[in-house]
This record gives sequence, C-alpha cells and structure tokens, in this order.
Amino acid sequence: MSRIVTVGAGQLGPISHDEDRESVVDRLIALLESGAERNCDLVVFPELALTTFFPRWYTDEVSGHDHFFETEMPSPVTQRLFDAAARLQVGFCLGYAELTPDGERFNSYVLVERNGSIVGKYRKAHIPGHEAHEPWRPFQHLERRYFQESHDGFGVWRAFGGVVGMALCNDRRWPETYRVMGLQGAEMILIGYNTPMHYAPDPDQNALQGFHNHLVMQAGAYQNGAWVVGVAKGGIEEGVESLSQSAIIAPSGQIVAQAVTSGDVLISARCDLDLCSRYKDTLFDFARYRRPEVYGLITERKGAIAPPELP
Ligand code: CDT
Repeated sequence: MSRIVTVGAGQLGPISHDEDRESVVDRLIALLESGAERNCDLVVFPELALTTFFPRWYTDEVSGHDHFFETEMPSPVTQRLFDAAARLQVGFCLGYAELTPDGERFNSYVLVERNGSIVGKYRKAHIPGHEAHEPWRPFQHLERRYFQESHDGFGVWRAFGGVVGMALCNDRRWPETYRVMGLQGAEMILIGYNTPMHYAPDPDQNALQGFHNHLVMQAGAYQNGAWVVGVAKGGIEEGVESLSQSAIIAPSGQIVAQAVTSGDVLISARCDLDLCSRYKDTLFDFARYRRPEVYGLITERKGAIAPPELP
C-alpha cells in the first residue's frame, strides 16, 4: 500500500451571516472537486466551515446562536458533501458547531474516508476568548460562551494509510496538542482555524498573526515528526478580517505549500508518510530520549507558579 497521501487544504473565504448551508456546501463540493482533479486523497476544510464565525456576536441567551449548530452529521444538507466524497473518492475533514441531544455545544471536526464513511470526530479542547459580553472590543470572541471545553482529549485514527489526528484553531498554539498526538504515532495532523487579525487584549500581536500561525504549526510538525495541514477561513467576514495563509508542513518543519490568496482556494501536496520516521526514529526518538519522569508539572500544574520573591 502506498504511503503517499495527497492532501488538499480547502481554504475558505468569508461566509456571510446570511449565507445558507446549501450555498456553503456547494462551495465545499467545488473544493472537493478541485481536490479530485489534483488526485487528492483528502481535502481538509477549516474550523466552523458551514457558517459565519458566529461567536463574534453576543446573544442574551446562550441558545441564541443554536441555528448555527448541527444536531446531526451528516444532516440532510451536509449529506451532499458525503455523497460527493464517495462519488469522487476523496475524503474530507469538516469543522462545524455541534449541538448534542443533551444540549452540549462543541466546536467539532469530523474526518471522513474516501467512501464517505465517518472515521472519527474531534471536539476542541482549548477554547479561547471570553464568556461575557465585553463591549470595549471592536468585535466579540465569545467561544467560551458558546462552546464547552471537551474532555475527550486528542485521539488519532488509522485512516488514509497512516495515523491521522485532528485539532482546531487555538489548539495549534499549545505544544501539548501535538505531543499528545505524537505519543500516539500521529503522522498527519489536521488543523482548521478562524484567526482574527485584530487581537484586542494586545494589538501589538496583530502584525504577528501570520508569523505565529506558521511558527506553532512548523514547530509542532518538526518536534513530532508529523505532517501538519493548517487550513483557514480567512478574508474579511462581516467586517472582521481573519488570517488566511493555509499551509501544508512537512515533518522537517518546512512549508511545502501555502495559500497566497484569501478566498476559496485549494492548495495541495503529495505527502510521504514515511518521511515521518526520519524524525521519529532519530532526533525525536521518543522512546529513547524523552524524560517523562521530569515532565510531571506538565500535567500536575495548570497555571504558572514562580518561586517566592527574594527577601
Ligand atoms: N477560533 C480560534 O480558536 N481563534 C483563536 C483566536 C484567539 S483570540 C481570542 C486563535 O487562537 O486563533
């Protein structure tokens, strides 16, 4: 069996508040068809790829945005995407807002194989932003109001001839995300994101959004000997500009493909999963070189505690 996975990053441009799911699914299918033309095995879509990024608006009731959530996957509307995958023999990874039968709300990612069957689902672990309305901001980032933190952790799945993991947006900034998957042998990590260019708590970071995006994903790839596929919903959506610059990153940490525009676009790369062992079996031979016995604080302690001040 081939160890080459031809992967596409199906970057999306803005989705307006009023764009319906049918229209978005049409756009996703067009990207999947572009993937088929380039012999992709898999097309990775962004976080919350079916709707506008609704946490930018406050509603008095948490349920005020429930119409942006999916109660089933596939649903009658998204079934067309699953059917297209099976028809084209191209798998996909899709971000969406999930409302469970118990009323829990998760920021989720589903991985679908080339026959249209679901391989696995990931629910976002690191939920950024704030819970309460903060009118001083030019726009809100209320993910912590509308999504729960998942306790499922970072699983990996055997799919596409390798070991595949998933993460969403803010997860990519945390080294633990990649390492937990790396410790399960992840060879390809799929990450969708919506990253506003303006960071209200510290606008000096605005100009660094692109740098930080690639910095963390390139480091995560290299330090775990894995391919990383980072996929944006970018451009100016409802007046808020978000980062594009989707990228496919090799286990060496090098970017092998990058989006240079901010609308709907597919970038692709032939990814040799056997390249992973060049890093996993040498510099990052975990079994030989890691020292978990001196890393205890990583799981024991949440916030940083500095030593007491000197007298
Ligand atoms: N969607 C998402 O997780 N975005 C965050 C923005 C952080 S600023 C509140 C990110 O890390 O890109």
